Amino acid sequence: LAIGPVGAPEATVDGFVAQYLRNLNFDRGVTLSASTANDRFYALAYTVRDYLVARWLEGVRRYRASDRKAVCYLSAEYLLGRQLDNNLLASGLSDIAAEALAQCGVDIEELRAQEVEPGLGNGGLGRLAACFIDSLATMSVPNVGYGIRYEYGIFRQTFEDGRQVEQPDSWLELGSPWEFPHPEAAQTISFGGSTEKYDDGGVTRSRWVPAWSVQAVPYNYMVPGYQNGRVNTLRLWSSRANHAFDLSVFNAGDYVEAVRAQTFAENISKVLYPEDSTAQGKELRLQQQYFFVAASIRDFIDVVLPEDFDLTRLPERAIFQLNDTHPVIGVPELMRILVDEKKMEWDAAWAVTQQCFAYTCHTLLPEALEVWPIDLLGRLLPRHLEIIYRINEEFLLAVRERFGDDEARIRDMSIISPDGAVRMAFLATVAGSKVNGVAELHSQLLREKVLPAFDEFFPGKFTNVTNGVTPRRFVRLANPELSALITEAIGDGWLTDLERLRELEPFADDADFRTAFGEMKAANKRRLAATLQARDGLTIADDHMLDVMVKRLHEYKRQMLKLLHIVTAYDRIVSGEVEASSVPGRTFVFGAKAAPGYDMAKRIIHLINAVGSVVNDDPRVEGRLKVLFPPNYNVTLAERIIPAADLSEQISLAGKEASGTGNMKFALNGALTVGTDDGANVEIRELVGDDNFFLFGMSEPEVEALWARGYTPAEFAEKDAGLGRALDLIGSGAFSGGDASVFAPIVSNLMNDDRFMVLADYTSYIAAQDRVDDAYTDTAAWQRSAVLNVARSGFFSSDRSMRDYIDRIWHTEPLG
Ligand code: 26Y
Repeated sequence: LAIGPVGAPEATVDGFVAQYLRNLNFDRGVTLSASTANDRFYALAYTVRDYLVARWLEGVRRYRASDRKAVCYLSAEYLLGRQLDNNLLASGLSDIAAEALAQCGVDIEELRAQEVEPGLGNGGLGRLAACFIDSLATMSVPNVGYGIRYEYGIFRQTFEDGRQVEQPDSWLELGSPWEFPHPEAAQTISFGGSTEKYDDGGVTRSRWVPAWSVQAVPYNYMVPGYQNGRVNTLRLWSSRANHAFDLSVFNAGDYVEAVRAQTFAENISKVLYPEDSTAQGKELRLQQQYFFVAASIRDFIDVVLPEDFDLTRLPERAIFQLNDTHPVIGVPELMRILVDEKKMEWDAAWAVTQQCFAYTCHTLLPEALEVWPIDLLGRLLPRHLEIIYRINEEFLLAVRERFGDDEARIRDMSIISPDGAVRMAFLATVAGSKVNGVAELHSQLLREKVLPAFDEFFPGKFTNVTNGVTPRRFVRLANPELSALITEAIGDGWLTDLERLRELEPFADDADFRTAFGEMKAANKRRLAATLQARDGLTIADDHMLDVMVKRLHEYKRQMLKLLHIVTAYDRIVSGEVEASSVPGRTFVFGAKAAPGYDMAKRIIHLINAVGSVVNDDPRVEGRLKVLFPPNYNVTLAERIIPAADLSEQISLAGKEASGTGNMKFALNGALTVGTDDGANVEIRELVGDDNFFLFGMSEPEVEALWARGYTPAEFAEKDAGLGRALDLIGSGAFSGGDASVFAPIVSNLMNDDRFMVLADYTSYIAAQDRVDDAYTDTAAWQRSAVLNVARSGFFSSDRSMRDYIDRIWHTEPLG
């Protein structure tokens, strides 16, 4: 009897058709003629799955039989995007599937449109995690991605009268064909209660006596490498009530009320928090964090590793990479397991823990750094709080040994802040073997400005790994025309060795290649136009430059600066300063969600829509300027927008954007960047060259110097007449039917506060945009720059990021 994996179906059109029809019949219980589009989509997804499963199971078996170290990526967010095309591409089945479905008379496009993307992340950090696990699988590096299976992902955005309205994202309404639930393998995750000391054969030990618990049910997802036969695992946890749920804890005596209280357990994985820049200290969020991290660590130790594994050797087998501070509660959890459960000595356990964790920081904004009030932490995880106190005590002792009783330093470095909260970034830094920022500038600022005392105390701990993006999804799948062009020019192999794009450089001077490149952009614009027409009834003029700013709405990213440029361009026309007919046609595309509680961000969304309505409908503009703001920007829409873009807007205040990853996707798709010297823009500009990048604005040191001198934004509005007029237009109600009160708060915030120095960078930004207009009129020169952007951006593959993590942090090896 075969006990290994059953072989995959035959990789032929006939084999695919047979498996497809079997799945329709046996898994969906329908015939082809009676099937719905959802049935047909499911059967297709199941068929692709069937080809991948054998490799997956074989890979798991081989990993278990090896003694390799695995990367356990701990992330509260994975912004995966649709899976169908990615899995077809990875398994090399795209053509076979297309042919097979055609033979069945099934429209594959219709099925593609059925798939709902799992939006289990907010933005950059979640999408980065998805790119990283794609690269690890492609590089055959053993990896388990651990996270949360939120029942509701990032909200669906709609506009009502130009204002953002949030709708729940019920992505699981029709189920998900890609997941493998394992309720039988649920873990018990405990909370609350108290700690006690007890006598353990003459040794006094501590233990946790929790008050309540929930079940963590694993859902497995396949993460296929690109045509290499490797399939890794993404394991997302879903919360369930316990069988033995202690009803009395919640409601003594009232049975019905108590049973109702079981839904409390299901709440933990119910919804993704939509804030991505302000930590609010919400208890449910801490529950989510502990829930998934505790389940993941236990899973790796109890399920992945062999039974009775000697945990002093855990660092040889596992590195837990902390994707920001969200999973940092895993540090005291591992200590608790080692010391309380496995009865290891504290020092030995600490040595293991320090080697097993590494921490990636994704921000420089102080308000995004997580801190947990000790009373909340002590109530939810009392033993963990004790362990954190002890870690802090020993750490501060070491600081005193080194620097003497420098109380100011001690206060500054204490994991417990003076106002009684646990500073999670400090805990991660003390516990982690390495700490990394996500772009050169960010890592430098992290060491110099955010954690300088730690950098001094832990020489060699800080490092940089510049972010990257997967070329499989963001070039090959999103831009098949460009991919074909590249392969035609330099052959294949570049998709897994992206530096080879360098070989494209000579083609920048090849007029035929540039023409083909221009046709590719035009085709992508038409494809985007068709998508936006069908989705939102929007139109794009064929001859317009496409100027794109897509990212979360945040003041530091400065969508307001983009808007001031648009208002200025509009004002120049309506004031008669320029002839409409002489203005190069531009379509401005925005995509942005605002955190539901972030009032200023929502007001800016309203203003973008309001400016769009006025500009788009004003006959004096003669259609030269258009503003489009399709709602609900997500991965699926990004895949359409980015390949069509001519100009990429990366205009954050220098020193605020940790890296950015959209910037990389645009450059790789041949858009030119207008950007500040911030995050990974710095590295993009260095690589593509000054001539192929529109730099503007203050540098980070200049920003610091201006703050030090004293920043008075109103002075800048006085100095630049164009800026003054743009602000007046907005503040006077020109975009709100004469009602000045609607957008006055935005203007007064800019004039009086302007934390992100929008006004200070305005003049320089407008000058850069004038250079853009000029440059765009020379089509050959523009396309030359665009080709050079593609050719010189190979560095930004997430495969390279993974190699850097491996060399600098993980020291793992691929499983051959
Ligand atoms: C604590 C909670 C409020 C929170 C939740 C989500 C805090 C932050 C986040 C997400 C942050 C994020 O997406 N950061 C982005 O990470 C990208 C990947 O490293 C960077 O490219 C980008 O600059 C950074 O803003």
